[in-house]
Amino acid sequence: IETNIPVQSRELWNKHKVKKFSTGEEFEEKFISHVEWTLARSLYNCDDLAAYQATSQSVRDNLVIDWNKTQQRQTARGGKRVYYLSLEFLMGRALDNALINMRTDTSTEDVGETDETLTKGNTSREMIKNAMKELGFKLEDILEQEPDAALGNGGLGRLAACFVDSLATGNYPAWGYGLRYQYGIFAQKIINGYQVETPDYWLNFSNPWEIERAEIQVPINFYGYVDRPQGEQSTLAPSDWIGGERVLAMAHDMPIPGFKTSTVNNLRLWNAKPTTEFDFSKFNNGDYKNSVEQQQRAESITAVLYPNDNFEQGKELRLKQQYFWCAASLHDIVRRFKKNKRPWSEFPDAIAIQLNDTHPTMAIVELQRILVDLEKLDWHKAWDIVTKTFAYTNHTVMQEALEKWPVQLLGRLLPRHMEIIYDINWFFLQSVEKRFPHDMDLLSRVSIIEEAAGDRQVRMAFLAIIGSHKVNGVAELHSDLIKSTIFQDFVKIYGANKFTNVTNGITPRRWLKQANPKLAQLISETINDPNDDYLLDMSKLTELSKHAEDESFQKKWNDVKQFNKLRLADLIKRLNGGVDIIDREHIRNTLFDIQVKRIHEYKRQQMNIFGVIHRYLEMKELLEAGSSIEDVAEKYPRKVSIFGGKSAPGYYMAKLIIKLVNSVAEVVNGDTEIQDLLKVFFIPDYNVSKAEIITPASDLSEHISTAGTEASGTSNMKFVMNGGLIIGTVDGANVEITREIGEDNIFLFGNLSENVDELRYNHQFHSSALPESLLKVMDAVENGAFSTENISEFKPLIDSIKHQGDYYLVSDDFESYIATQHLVDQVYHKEKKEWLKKSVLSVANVGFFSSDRCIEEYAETIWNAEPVKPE
Ligand code: GPQ
Repeated sequence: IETNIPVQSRELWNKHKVKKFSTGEEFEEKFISHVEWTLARSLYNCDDLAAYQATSQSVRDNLVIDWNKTQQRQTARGGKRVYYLSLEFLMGRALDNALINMRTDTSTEDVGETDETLTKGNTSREMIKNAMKELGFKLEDILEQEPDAALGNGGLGRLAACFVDSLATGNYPAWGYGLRYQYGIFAQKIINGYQVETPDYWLNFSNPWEIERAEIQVPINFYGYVDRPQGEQSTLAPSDWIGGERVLAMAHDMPIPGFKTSTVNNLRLWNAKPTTEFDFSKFNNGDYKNSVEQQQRAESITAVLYPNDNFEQGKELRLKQQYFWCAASLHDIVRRFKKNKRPWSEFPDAIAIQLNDTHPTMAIVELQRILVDLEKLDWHKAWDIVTKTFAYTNHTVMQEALEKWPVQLLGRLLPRHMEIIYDINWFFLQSVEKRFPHDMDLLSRVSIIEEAAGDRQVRMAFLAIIGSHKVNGVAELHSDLIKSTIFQDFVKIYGANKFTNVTNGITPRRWLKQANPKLAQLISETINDPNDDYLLDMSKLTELSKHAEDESFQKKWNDVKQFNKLRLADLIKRLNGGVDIIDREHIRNTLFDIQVKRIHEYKRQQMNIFGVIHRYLEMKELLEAGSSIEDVAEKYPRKVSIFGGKSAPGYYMAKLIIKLVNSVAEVVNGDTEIQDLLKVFFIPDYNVSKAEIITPASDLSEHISTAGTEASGTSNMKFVMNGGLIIGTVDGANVEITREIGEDNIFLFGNLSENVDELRYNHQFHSSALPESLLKVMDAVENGAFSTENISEFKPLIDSIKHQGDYYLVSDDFESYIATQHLVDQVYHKEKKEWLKKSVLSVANVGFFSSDRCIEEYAETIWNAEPVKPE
């Protein structure tokens, strides 16, 4: 590795080599020096927030040492590097995760002398907990000070966060690239039952986890025009793009520690800054104000995360974000590659770039531009390099989520890129025409340019497919669906091998060890794995099966669940303004039924709340008919129905669903006649750190999307990993969860994806009778049973089913949903041993859904990349 430092000075550098803290005492010393030096505070004004910052700075110092070594090692070994481009990284909190991951060894035998305290069992976290206590702080309170890094909307962003954890844990030389939004996903307040959005200014108290790289500033251009040498007509020739607006991309790095390894990878997030070049022409013309305004415009590029999930709005600023991030990242990647002076043809051997959805598709075009215009490669040689480098992950088949950019907009913002897209399309269509002569329909179907009347659009998914060597879906069912629906023609053109599946996964470090320490402890004791090696090799969990029917073990298992339910009850009480709604006396016999995820019609929270209404109406009817409360409880035993999730700010129907849940909660929770047998609660501001409390507390969770609409789902995996059972449709990863844990251990219901088209067709052309149970619910809603001010408030929710074709098939699945919920009640309340057995067997067989497995599959089948292990 090159350096400017003269050989004779290196000894001095080594003599003063920085050292990691490895004992509680060394940590204390670090902590205090950060309080004094970094925060410029003292023992007299060190509050919990300051303690959080000093702790994080101290832990970060350890990570940075390993970060530096990791980068050196990866450069020296020269293996293939992987870059994961994602507009979203829903990281949550970093401190607790770092404390858990920091344990550096895989066994207790080869513990080095200095590192002893950091390597054994839980000692890293325990050690710091004790040291904090000595310093006068409680670790749990300190951890609560950290704001979530909420740079994502939902599943797609959280998947990226799990992936960087697994990439580091698997020792892959891999970086994430994203944007450093100043405002992450909005914070959700519930006011009078309605969602109200408030800004998430997460950088308010400075972020100890980021390292500003002021020296890494990449100029990024927009607008302007294209110029070519005199007489050169062809757009294939090297061309000059003269940009009309320029901003700078500045790098901010976040260390990503692997679990039980000293590998620390990098997440590089770009921030937009004005250029230091001042527009003097404007200034001299007296247009000072305008000149300053333009500078301020730069910062708006990374100001805010777009709050849509599974939906694309097509705003110019969004396209600017995308290009800004792609151009900065590619510049960085190419710069690193060029240091090694390898021939361009080896670029795909050195680098793999994974596109998380179509958001980074402009990276394909940008690399082609760099190679042709700046590096003067032949167009076709360049294109060969590009397509060997990129791979694309699709996360949805729903039309409204597929990105399309108006040609007009893209051509104005990025004129040279538009030319290149036309050329890519030209060569692609030529090759299609050659293989399928005279099939004009096919050509127009697969063209990157959609020629709709008046308004031509660039289909980003098609561009992503054409520019990649592999395309993957995120669960088996979904990967099959993309081949038979939206990308059918491309399977015909490229063959089926270009299309593959990598079923999603989640990191067990955060979603088991961190979120559910009690269960983690019971597991490690039971399978005799004191060093938590099962968190790296989840097949070890199958040992649990042996104990699935053991009564004393079941009791311990159930105790953990009760502990977690109490923890959630505390959270709910706090969020409910200190008013308790869950009866703790009976918590053991209260089924916690949870649906937390983005609010979307396709996810069918509407069906869930309709089910709750149905239950409530039935209970009331029994009472009215003279049944005793004991009789009612026999049929409808204790249950708490918990909802949570954000709606896109402009999504009217989703917002109305939130309001309905809150209105139902008000009526049901206030009805003393039913005596606490049913409670409903909407958890405001669902986010990663709340998910860590919620997930371990579920008895049952709901994954009830219309078949074929949920690409995978990942919270389904999290709930199973925490011993919760699932009620779900045959959709996304539910299918593979069933295969892994066994169909006896999951409550499936509803129509299958192959029947969806026909059912929808029937809705349109035959008005079939709606089921009695659903009509009853809709009548109550329509008659204002849950609307206080405006009786017709929820009419749109009814109309969508009754009069607008019921696109999401609530009416087709409602009865089997209700029947399956009934079955759930029976097993939970009448066959507790069976229930606990199912719960244990679920965890025993959940191993497949570790994101470590997922990353291995990407590495082997898509990236051809190998780990670089520390010595
Ligand atoms: N997903 Cl297209 C998102 O979270 N946002 C999106 O914009 C799109 C997909 C989700 C998808 O709905 C889930 O089924 C997946 O589990 C998740 O991506 C990760 O693949």
